[in-house]
Order: sequence, then structure tokens, then C-alpha cells
Amino acid sequence: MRSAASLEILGLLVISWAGSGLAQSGCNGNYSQNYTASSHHRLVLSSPNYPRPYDDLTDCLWMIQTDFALGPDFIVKVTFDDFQLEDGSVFLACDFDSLTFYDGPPAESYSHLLGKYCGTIHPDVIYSTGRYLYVKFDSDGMTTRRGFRFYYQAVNIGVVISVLLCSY
Ligand SMILES: [Ca+2]
Repeated sequence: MRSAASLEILGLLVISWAGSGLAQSGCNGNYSQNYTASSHHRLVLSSPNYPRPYDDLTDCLWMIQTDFALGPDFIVKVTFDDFQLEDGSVFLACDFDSLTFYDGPPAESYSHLLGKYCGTIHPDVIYSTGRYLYVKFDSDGMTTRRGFRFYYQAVNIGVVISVLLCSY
């Protein structure tokens, strides 16, 4: 169980690491990186080692934000391409390995859970409600799988709402 204080510390670490410009080399222990979502093309984010299995005791945290130049009307859209984690769905808790999405903005990111997934069950698409989306990947000390790969891009919220309304 994480306390609010430890989450705040984690948030500060995200901010400091995000500014450090580390190249992505996998997530051994704690690791973080921020990415900018473009409206022109989708970019890919995958688990460490993908498509080879991720390691035990991996703890990754990424921040995805829309390109600031796009302005406030753009949100982050995630589209799953591949998803295979250890299935630890005891009471749907995903206690073993998990991929979790949080809505921004940064200061409140961990209070806005969008979804936590494991096994092979996931939604097709995830949207943030604003410019920021946080992605957390955790694995425990035994049993690994292939991992995940998804695409992310910045999309206009007006277009998203139109599409969602038309789908009903
Ligand atoms: Ca595991």
C-alpha cells in the first residue's frame, strides 16, 4: 500500500528523471522517461526487451504528453498492438505484473486511475482527458511474459468526442 507521501516522492522523481534525457535502455529497477505525442504520426512504446520477455522486478514509469505547440484541445490516445503479461487477476487486482494508466496533470496523476491491466485483457483504446498520460509497468519476482507494445499519438478532443458519440 503506497502512502500519499511516497507517491509524491515518486512524482518528483518522474519530473527529475524526465529532464535528465536518458536514452531508453530498458527498465532495470526504477526508470523513467517522458515522451511527446505528435498529431502527425503515432509513436510506439513497448515493455523492456520486447518482444523478448520482460525481466522480473521491473518498475517502469513513463509520462506521455501532447506536443505543447498543439494547444489545450489535444489529448493522448493509446492504441494497443500487443499485450501479454502474467495473469494475476485475483479479484481483478493484477497483483503480479501490471500495466497501469493514469490521467494527468502531473500533480494529480496518481489519483486519476484510468485502468490497470494484466494477462491478455485490455481495452482497444485509452484516452487521457488532458495533455498528460502516465503509464506504469510493474513486474514481480517470478514469471514473465512477452510484454506489451502500444502506439500513442495526440488527437483533437473534439474529433474524439464526435467519433464516440457517433458510435452509439
Ligand atoms: Ca511476474
